[in-house]
Amino acid sequence: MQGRGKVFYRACGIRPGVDRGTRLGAKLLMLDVLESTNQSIRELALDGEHEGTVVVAEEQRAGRGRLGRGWSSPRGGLWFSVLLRPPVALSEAPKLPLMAGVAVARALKKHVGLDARLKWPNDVLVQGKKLCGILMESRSDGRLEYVILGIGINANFLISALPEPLRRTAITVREVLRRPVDRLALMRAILNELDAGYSAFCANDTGAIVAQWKELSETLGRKVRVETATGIVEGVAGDIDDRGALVVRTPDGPVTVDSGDCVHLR
Ligand code: BT5
Repeated sequence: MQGRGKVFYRACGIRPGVDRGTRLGAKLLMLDVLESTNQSIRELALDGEHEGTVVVAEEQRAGRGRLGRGWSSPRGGLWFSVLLRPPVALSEAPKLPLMAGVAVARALKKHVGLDARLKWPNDVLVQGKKLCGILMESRSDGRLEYVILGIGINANFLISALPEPLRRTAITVREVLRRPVDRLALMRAILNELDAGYSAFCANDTGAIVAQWKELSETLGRKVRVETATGIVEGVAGDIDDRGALVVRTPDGPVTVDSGDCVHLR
């Protein structure tokens, strides 16, 4: 794994086999500067790294968003990736980013009292602005070989650290709370929530994940425009099906969208 700064391992305050959170984050690699935590953990995954390892960076030079987009990752953020090796088929994977969104929203509520809401498929919003993005990347040959959940939280920097166009659409924890947050403690809280969600996922109890997502949803009931690989779908976001796909009520009837970019319309 290439990066600048010291790599060190940390037990994350979790007692393996005793506490919840034993599976995820028991091994934590923290670096100062990386290109992308998703990229680094992918290299570890290909080398046989165990499930649950987490890579964190203080700053990312080439943070990644979905569909080849970038993710601005200045110092002071919480940028981390979790390696999973779920014993399920690839078709089950789309529920994992939903689960991660639920975990982040719940941890933000419990740990810092923030009212976070979820925008389909993978954004965590506070006051209607993007506080966190989630990027899932995986490799499979039918069965999933690995899944990487990359989580980026605008934590302790001021919005002026982001490029101009993002300042209107993004928000940071520090701006909302008017004080910095303990990032490691927040990450621990997220990993605990993720651990519970992941156990449910592996036990095939995905109904609970979708139900929790719906409860925290900012998207359902809203007028939306979704850009998909095959065109634009516009209508009212009616439901999330049990696979995690968005069901949009259009004038021509319901359309189910598995993946795409969703904009909330006024
Ligand atoms: C995402 O993509 O929202 C996924 C972001 C995942 C970032 C984490 S950080 C740790 C891990 N390592 C990585 O390299 N990535 C993951 P998407 O839905 O495609 O949104 C990307 C878009 O969000 C960009 O095109 C910008 O418009 C906007 N954006 C970029 N940086 C942002 C930021 N810090 N805060 C809010 N919005 C941002």
